[in-house]
Amino acid sequence: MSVSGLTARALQKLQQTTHKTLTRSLDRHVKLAVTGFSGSGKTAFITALVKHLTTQATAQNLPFLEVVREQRLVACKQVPQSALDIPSFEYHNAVSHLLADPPSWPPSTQRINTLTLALKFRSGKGVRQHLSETHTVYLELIDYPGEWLMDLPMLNQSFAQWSEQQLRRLAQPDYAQASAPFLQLLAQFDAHATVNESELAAMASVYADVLKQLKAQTRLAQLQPGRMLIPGELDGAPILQFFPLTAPGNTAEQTQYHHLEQRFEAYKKQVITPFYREHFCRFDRQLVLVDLLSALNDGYTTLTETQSALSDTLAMFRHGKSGILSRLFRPSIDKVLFAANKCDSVALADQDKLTRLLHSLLLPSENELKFSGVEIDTMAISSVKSTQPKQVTEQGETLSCVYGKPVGESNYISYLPPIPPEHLPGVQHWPKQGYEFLSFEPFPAYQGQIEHIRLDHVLQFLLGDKLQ
Ligand SMILES: Nc1nc2c(ncn2[C@@H]2O[C@H](COP(=O)(O)OP(=O)(O)OP(=O)(O)O)[C@@H](O)[C@H]2O)c(=O)[nH]1
Ligand SMILES: [Mg+2]
Repeated sequence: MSVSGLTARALQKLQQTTHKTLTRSLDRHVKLAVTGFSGSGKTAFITALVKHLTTQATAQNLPFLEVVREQRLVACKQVPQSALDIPSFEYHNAVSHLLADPPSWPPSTQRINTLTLALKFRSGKGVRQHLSETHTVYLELIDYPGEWLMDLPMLNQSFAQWSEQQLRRLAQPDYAQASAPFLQLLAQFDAHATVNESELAAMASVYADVLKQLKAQTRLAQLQPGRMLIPGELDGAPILQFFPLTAPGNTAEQTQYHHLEQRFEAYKKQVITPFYREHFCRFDRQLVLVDLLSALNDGYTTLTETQSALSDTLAMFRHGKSGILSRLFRPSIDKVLFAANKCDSVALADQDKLTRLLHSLLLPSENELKFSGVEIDTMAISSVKSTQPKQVTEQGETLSCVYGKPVGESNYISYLPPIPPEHLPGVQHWPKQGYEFLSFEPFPAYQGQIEHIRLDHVLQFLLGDKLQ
């Protein structure tokens, strides 16, 4: 072969390699943090997301997701995850609950797990259009017990600060009854005494019972430490055997107080920090699911607690601002979506009120996030629709009801839900009869298709730009 032939072939090869490398670098990895306190709907959301993208990605079903509306999504499928040390999200098990007859909700999460989706699409514009036929975005999702998120703010606290905050919380009138057994024991506890392991273990167990009872009774978000509720592999470990107590005047070494303080610090260092360092750093996008309806059902105290839990937790995600965060997590989140989930329990016309309520609760945090250059949005969604809207006429009046099967009931009912407030009502304006939003079972799938409310808006906001 002539020299010019050789050069031409080398050039062609170089062109191909450059093209391949460029194309590969345009394939993107997106890590989406699906966050929210326990019961906010993370597992149901991830299940719905996978179901809609893999088997229901039509323009009728996801009209607001551009890549689908413009018919550029070629296919989406689950691919092997990159993190080999984390269990896989059990999608098939979760979706089988939603598709069963009768359908039910997937079980609550007891451990961290992950899943990666590959979305193959045609580019709509720009340089990508000319480079190759299709491109692929790898979407990595992580699901974990919501209780563990609650521990994040503890990183910013000393044992004394944490104890003071927890004891103040337990003493609130709404929670006093559940807290009484622990507070009575605490009144007799000698913080100056030398360490008595079995007494500490017994006290910690009573404290854990209080947390469990509060979790069952209320939607109180800041039940700490979260691992007492879902211990994972730490069940029975001494690192979990601590509880809040007021600092005595003299906190000498070898005392019970000092021992508890050491356990608290060990919990921060050995449990919370590695969890967030390993799993929460380098997220690109964040979805925060909020269950406002359960908080409203619970009452004024829980709603205000939800607000402060959200703001404490978001402060930890603040980008490049918090000392602890920039040291530990180096976050790179540039878009955060706050979603008032389960909006299908509210009449269609009132769903906007939920968005406004969430917006008002988040105002202080939103402002901080925006200031640090994060794009944010708020919306009311339902990842798995559990009701259908229904107009009911009663005594000549048309009522906007919802139709569904309440959890634990055997029949479908038409129900007139309360109207949610648009702002956090003051305690004196809280309705005397309180709020009673019902929880419904998932609505039966029609021909294997589940329904959602604004899941496509969520996906467009969080991923739209990555799929252009
Ligand atoms: N109406 C309605 N209810 C929902 C929806 N998603 C979840 N739920 C309800 O919320 C409950 C909790 O949902 P999960 O997805 O398990 O919540 P989670 O955030 O994963 O909870 P943990 O795993 O305990 O942290 C479900 O059992 C349902 O009762 C939804 O889209 N609409
Ligand atoms: Mg879950």
